[in-house]
Amino acid sequence: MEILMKVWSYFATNILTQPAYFIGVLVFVGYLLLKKPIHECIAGFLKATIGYFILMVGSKGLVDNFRPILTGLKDKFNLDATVIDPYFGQNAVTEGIEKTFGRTFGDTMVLLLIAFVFNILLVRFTKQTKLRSVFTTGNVQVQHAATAFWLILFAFPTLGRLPILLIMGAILGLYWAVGTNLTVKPTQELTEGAGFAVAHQQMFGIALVSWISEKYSKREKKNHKEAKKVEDIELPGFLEMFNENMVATGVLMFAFFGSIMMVLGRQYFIDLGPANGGITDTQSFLFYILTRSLQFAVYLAILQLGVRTFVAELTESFTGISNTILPGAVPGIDVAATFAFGAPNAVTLGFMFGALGQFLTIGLLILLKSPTIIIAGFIPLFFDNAAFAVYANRKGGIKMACLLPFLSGILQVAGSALIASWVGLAKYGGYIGMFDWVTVWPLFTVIMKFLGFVGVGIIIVGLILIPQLEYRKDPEGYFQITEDYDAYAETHDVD
Ligand code: ASC
Repeated sequence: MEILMKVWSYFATNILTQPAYFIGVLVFVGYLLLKKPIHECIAGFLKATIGYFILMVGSKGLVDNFRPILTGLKDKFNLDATVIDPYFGQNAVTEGIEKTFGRTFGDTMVLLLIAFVFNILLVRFTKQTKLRSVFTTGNVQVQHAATAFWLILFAFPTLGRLPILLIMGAILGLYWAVGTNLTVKPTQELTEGAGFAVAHQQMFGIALVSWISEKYSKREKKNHKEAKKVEDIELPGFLEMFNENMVATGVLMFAFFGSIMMVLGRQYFIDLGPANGGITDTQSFLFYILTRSLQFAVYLAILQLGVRTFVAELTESFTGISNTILPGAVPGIDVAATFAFGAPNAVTLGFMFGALGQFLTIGLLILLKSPTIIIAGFIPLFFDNAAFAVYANRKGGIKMACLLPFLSGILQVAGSALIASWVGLAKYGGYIGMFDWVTVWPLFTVIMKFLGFVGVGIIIVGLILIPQLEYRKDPEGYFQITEDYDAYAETHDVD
């Protein structure tokens, strides 16, 4: 038993929670199952892993470059505020768990084992469960485990170690399987059958955004109108330059981050010093702002290159797995992968409108003298809202691509303020803040807190029912969409 646990722990630490290697291993195994020669399996492993690392350079670059500018507002104005960001959320849990509940959580690896095996089993029995996707984004799984642990302890403060592990394993495993599964249809349609789903922090959000946008587009069609897409917009005169994605992103980010950096002031960045990403007192502030802002377009381009490098390998190799061990399944991967599909300007628009929603709501919290003030975090602002715009634009065009991220921004701030204050995380300075964790998980928490174990049962049954309802809507197309996308597209209205 001990040896098995050691093997698992090695696997979980080095592969499962390191998505670059996990995706690489999936590609390797997939090619082995397709009976490819070993050198092709190794080449596939390397290409997928390198591609994923490139994606991470892009997404980490974005986060590291822009997070300090946003959180700088907290230091500048000496605010006692809660930052909404998954890493701040994870730190807050680690710091507060002992003081609040008198416990520590050393069981992350065991929990991941239970939830992950459960996710795979649910997909293995896809005929019964109708679940088609496995959650592979391990860095995010750890953040989910931490936040879910806090929320469940809040509902059941006296529960022992084993029941907590079992409840969390069941709910998290189901949430991963059902959440990724909800993104299968919109993601296959967005990527025209690239063969992956999303495994991240806004899976219910993506399903909701896609559903609303589709309804909107159908209504427009009925009225003989066409929802205008971001890529259809041809700006006149000098505005033409905005049609080019890098130019548009550069100008908008210069305005956006430039304003925030002006508020922080030159001295703030001198005090920070070059070692911490600031400047020396002889450096030009203007060029510093320009460089930081233009980095947005740089990292976005890197991120997209990474996605293009690994997605083709993953799609091809995964047929080895979906023909054998997990029939009809697709892998759930990082939401950043979707940014390489759809209209590039949608990514920028989603970010900007999400920011508008967040900043307005933060202003409202300050005006209303809310006991919890929120500081915008870059990860919810960008990865949730940019993705929503990409999906919304695909069906509902530019109007939905602006409106839905804006509403999401409001929910991210208001939802985080409410749940983080209620469960007592706010005072430790952070909350995860991502869409599903300000909507679906607070709902779970309310149900568990007030209905106890009956509530746990309701959540589990509710989650199990979701894919069944999805299946009923389109029994013919439901599995076809992953097994043979071209045939699906011929018989369905995918636009
Ligand atoms: C998250 C998280 C990250 C980023 C990354 C986006 O939620 O924890 O590190 O988003 O996954 O590519």
